[in-house]
Amino acid sequence: MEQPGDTGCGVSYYEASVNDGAPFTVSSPYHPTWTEGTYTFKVRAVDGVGLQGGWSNVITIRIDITPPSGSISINAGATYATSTSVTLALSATDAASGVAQMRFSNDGSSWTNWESYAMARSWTLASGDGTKTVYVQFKDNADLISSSYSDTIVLDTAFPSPPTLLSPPNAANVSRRPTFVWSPAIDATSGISSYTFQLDTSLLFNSSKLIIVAGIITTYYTPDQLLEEGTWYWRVCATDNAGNVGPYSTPLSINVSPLTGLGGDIQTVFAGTDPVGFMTTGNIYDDSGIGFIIGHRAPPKLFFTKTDATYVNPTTGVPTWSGYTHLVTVGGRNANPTTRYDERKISKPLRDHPKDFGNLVS
Ligand SMILES: [Ca+2]
Ligand SMILES: [Ca+2]
Repeated sequence: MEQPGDTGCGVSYYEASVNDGAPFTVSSPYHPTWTEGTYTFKVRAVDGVGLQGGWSNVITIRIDITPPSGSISINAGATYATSTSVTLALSATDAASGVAQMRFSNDGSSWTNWESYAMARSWTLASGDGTKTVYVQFKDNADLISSSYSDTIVLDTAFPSPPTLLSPPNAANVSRRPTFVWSPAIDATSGISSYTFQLDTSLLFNSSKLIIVAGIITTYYTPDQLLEEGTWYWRVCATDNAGNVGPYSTPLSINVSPLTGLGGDIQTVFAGTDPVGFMTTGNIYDDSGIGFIIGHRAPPKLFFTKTDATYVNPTTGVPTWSGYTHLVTVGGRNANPTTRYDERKISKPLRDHPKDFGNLVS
């Protein structure tokens, strides 16, 4: 077997094989023009009479002419961040040589040192509320550097202002289902998302009566339930679109007394025999100004609407009145008369139980 350097017939030429393909004649040095990919290369000598030497060692050559491509996402693509501490999600690919390293910047010009590529990294945004951009570059194992990829997020670290409570005014006498109104809160960076309303009989807002309603997107709220009579306190705070919760407004008080102007008394006109009639004395009025209900409690309960609230003689549609205990009630009709009544203030028993005067009738 003739070898390169053979002094017999001498080396005539060399043959090479790429990727174990058909041998071809090469000269040394050999300058192939290869596209991106992975190649094996080996060479052998051929002497003057055509005898081939053995193949050389095989070398592997990876050609990489393409920088990596990738992407970056701040806080999983969230619109807002409430802290400069964020988490970056990185993704990069490089077909030929693989992604090796990455580096970061808050301004696109001043970069961190190169570090090993990873799919996540904690990061600190530049301080100051507003839109922030984070840039990343990737480098492959051929030292090719990608272009800059970036993502933006709005940094909002400031909580909203407290709303100003508008209505009912402080210490107002209100019906059992008042509507609370406040002015919009202000948030410069991300804007207001919603309000949280609190209502309690304690100024500390920690009693068992505490009502908390979150997620209110209007600047008013009407409780679902009728409030117990007495003094209540209410306050509102705002949450911005980034999730920052602002302080509560200074509380205001209300006095739940649905018939604040109710005066007079109930006078029984006919209590002994059917039909029963009754009337009130004094000037009776409701703070809603809508009207009055005059009725009686017995099975069944009936109501009679009367706007002058002076006298009613319910002779129509009344079942047998005898045999029951009747409590006559004069009350105001609240702002939603089709669904609810504030149905107490003055009550007076007829017939059997005069000692029940003043009890709740509803
Ligand atoms: Ca590459
Ligand atoms: Ca804010």
